[in-house]
Amino acid sequence: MSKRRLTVGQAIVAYLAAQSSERDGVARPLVPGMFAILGHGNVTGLGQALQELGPEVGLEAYRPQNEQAMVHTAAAFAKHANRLQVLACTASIGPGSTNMLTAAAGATINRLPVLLFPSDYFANRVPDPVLQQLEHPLEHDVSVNDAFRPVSRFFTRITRPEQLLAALPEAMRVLTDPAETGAVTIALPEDVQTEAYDWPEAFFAPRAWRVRRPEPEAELVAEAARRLARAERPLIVCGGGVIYSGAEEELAAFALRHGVPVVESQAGKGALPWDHPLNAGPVGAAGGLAANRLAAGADLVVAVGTRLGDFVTASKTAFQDPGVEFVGVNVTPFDAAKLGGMALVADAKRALERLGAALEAAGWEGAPAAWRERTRSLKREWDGVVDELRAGKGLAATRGGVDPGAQVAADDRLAQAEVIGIVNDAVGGHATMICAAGSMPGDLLKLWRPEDPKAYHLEYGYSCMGYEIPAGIGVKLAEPEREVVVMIGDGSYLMMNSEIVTALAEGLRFTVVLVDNHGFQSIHGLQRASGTPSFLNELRSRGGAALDGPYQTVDFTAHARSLGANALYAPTREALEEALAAAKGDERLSVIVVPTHPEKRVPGFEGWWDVPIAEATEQENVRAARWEYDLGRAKQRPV
Ligand SMILES: Cc1ncc(C[n+]2csc(CCOP(=O)(O)OP(=O)(O)O)c2C)c(N)n1
Ligand SMILES: [Mg+2]
Repeated sequence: MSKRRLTVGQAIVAYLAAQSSERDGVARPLVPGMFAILGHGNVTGLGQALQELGPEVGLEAYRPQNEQAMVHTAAAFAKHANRLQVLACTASIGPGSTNMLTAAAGATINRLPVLLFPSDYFANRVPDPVLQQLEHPLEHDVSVNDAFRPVSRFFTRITRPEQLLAALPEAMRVLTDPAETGAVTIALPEDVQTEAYDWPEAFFAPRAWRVRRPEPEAELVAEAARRLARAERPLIVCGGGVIYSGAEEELAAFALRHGVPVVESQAGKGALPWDHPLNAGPVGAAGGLAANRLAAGADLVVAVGTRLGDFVTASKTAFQDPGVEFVGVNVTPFDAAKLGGMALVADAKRALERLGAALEAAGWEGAPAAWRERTRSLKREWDGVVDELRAGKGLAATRGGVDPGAQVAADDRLAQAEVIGIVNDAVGGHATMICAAGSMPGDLLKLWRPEDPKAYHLEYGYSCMGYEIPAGIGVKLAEPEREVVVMIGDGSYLMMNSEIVTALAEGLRFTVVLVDNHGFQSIHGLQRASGTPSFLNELRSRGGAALDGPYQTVDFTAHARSLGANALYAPTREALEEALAAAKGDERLSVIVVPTHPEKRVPGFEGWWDVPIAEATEQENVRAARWEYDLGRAKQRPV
């Protein structure tokens, strides 16, 4: 057997470059690149290997500013690539590695593949404690990287080179398995990364990993079809799995053919264009009127490719029919079985094809006419509501909060809903819009109008502030030609903005729309709606004992400009329209700063979210909120 002498780091680089993924007869490089922040833990190991071998084998190297951000970038890249491609990330020992933890959890929660190589302490333990080592007095084999175990779908630590021979193929298997995928973590001790080994040449042979499409069991398809055929008010909940599976056309055709309305989650939005006649819009806590009314009355809910998070189920209050039944179509058994439903474990595309064929064979005439008519009229009404909101009408006033600052005078500031409408009109329904946290996800869910499955990119599994700008990089790397607009709140921008520099260095051009409403206004609204007076959420300076002085102003335009971006300030509709046009024409990344009115809020539409309220308090408003909260809880289904 011919052998090749390489270090562990070099073997990883050579191996990754030889892997591809394959689905529906299309092959792609599985790991086209690696993000790296080097330190003593990896500069001479994986870093040396990337430098020496990367260009030769075709593994691109990227140098971001923050390890958490680089993993967000990798997650967004995988999301945009429908989980068919993955980016690797290497970080140095200790803080560099633990910085990746947050985004690793986010990737796993969102069922997105990322490949992580945190560096670890010396396997030989001679120089212990090495710089940045946490010493555990009882367990010398514990390192901070053990914190990756609960957030990873596969974790291993390589303490001898030959362990890679099994670990790397297993890592590829998990990354490309649609049911198991998530963060895959291979911890690499500093010394082991540089150790040489005689690897079998065959280890580096090109290998294609088939992304499977599991077929549903025939008996279960027949049973699901029977249930659909006897349902009077059937409803489909569309999750992200529909998009990852590429099942959009099957879903659109199924809904039309059988007259079954479709409601969408944050991850599933975009699978059907907003104006598909059976798309009743978003469901759940932040959902719209049409979808929430249909959900409340549905007697059979087919949940396709969704993890059924609390926002989708309105914390288990969305489905109110006492006899409602559930069918879970999911590639992951764990998700398919949720809500106590019948689990149809399968790829979304295959399941919809088989279910459609079974209903066709049974001669089902589709949902009853009354249900179709109800869907039509609710959708018409909802589309009208969205038009109004995007025009700045029908917004809720201040939620009873008294503003302690004196500077909240100018009431002509744009509402966030108007900003969303203006940006959507400017970039259209095919650009990819990215967001993650704050009040925008709920507003975007209701108001953004995608016309393309890749036009709506919300990270709403972990809803991690700081995902937004790194994700812009991930989407641009996955599809350089796609127009990208990042919607980010001022709080999230302040938390993580430094990847603007990475995007500029890479010549990646996208538009960041920074909505400045003076702080954490989503939580501020939630706080006051829960009876607590304004406290710690707005960006204010200390005024005596509390942070209730005037707004702490930040010149975001100057900040973005200092990083090298094309920075624009857009306080009015006209200025925003002009800025969006100017951003399109500029070859740099653009940041458009839009001051908005914090209290011109999009109202709720019969959704409910379980946020518990203090049971003991001296505050009258909190007591009242608790009373209302208990009413909401009474509507929750137990499973
Ligand atoms: C990393 C992280 N920390 C905390 C939170 C909790 N949280 C959710 S929204 C929010 C405020 C976001 O502020 P901003 O980006 O300005 O958006 P706004 O609420 O004003 O719309 C916070 C603190 C979170 N989602 N992510
Ligand atoms: Mg804000």
